[in-house]
Amino acid sequence: MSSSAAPTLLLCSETDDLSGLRGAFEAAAAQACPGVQVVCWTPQTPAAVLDQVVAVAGWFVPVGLPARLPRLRLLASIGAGVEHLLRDPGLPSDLPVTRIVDPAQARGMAEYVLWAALHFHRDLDRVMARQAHRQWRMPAQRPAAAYRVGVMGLGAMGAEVARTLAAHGFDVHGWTRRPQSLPGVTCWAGDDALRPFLAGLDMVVSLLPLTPQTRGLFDADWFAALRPGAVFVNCGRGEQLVEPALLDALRRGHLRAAVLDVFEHEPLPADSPLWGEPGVLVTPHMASAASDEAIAGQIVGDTARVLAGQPPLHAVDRQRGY
Ligand code: OXD
Repeated sequence: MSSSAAPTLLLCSETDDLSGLRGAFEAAAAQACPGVQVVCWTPQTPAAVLDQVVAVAGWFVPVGLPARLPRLRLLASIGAGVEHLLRDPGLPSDLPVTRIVDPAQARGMAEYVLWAALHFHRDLDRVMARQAHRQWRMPAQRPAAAYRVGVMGLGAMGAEVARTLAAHGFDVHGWTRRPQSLPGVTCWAGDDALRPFLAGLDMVVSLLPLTPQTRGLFDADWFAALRPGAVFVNCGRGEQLVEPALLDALRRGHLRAAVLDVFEHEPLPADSPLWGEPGVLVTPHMASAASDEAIAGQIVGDTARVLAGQPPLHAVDRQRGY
C-alpha cells in the first residue's frame, strides 16, 4: 500500500517489469533511507504519488515523466548504460543521472571477454568445425602474448576487461576518446589513433557506451580498418553495429568471426540472419549483470545522498552521455 505523502523512490520502465527489484529496494531503503517508500510505476500511478517522487530508478522511463515530478532529485539507471534515460529531451537540466558501477558486474564482463579471447586464441572455433568432420588436427600453439586484443572503452568495465586479459598474458591495447593510461595496456586515444589501433588487432572488443558518436560506428570503413582474420566482439550496444557491414565482412572472409552479446532489437528476432550466420556467435545479453542487491544498494545510497544535499556518487556527464 503506498502512501501519497511519503517521499517515494519510483521503479519505472515502459518495457520491463521491475517488480522483481522491489524487495531489494525496500530492504536497502529500510537501511539507508528510512521513510522513503518504494513504488512500482504503472501508467495508472496516481498523481498524488508522483508528486512525492524524489528518485526514479529505471530503464526505459517514459519520455516526459521526469519533468512532471516536482520533487525529483535523482534519475538512476538500473544498468551500466544511460542512453535510454538521456533520450528524454525534457529532462530538467540540473537533474543528476546515475548509472550502476559494480565491480562484480565488471568481473563478469571480464570473464566473458576472457572466454572469447581464449576461444579464438586457442583456435577452438577451428577445432569445433573440424569435429563436425571427425578431423583430428592439432592447431599450432602460440603464446597469449602473440595474440593482440584491443578494448574500445576503458571505463569501469573496459578497464577490468583489459586488466584481466593482460593478467592472462595477452597483448592488450586500449582505445579511448580521451588519453588514458592503464598499467600493462598500450593505450591509444582519439579519432586519429583509431585506424592504427584497429590495424594491429587479432580481436577487437567493444565496451563503448551508446552516444551520438558511437551510433553506427561499426560500419564498412571500420571493418575494413581491421586486419584480415580479426575477430569482433560486441558487448557495448547493438545500435553501434551496421549489420550489413558485419555480414559483408564475414562473407568476404575478411572477418574471422563475431561474438555478439547486444543487439538493436532484443530479444534478437527469430528471423534475424545473425542467428544462422557462419562465424557468428549470438549470446543473449548475458555478458554481465549487476545483482539486485548491488543495484538497489547503490541507487538507494545515492538517493540518501541527494536527499542530504550531497551529489550522488555515480553521476554520468550528461553532455558526454556516460
Ligand atoms: C547495462 C547492460 O547497461 O546490461 O547494464 O547493458
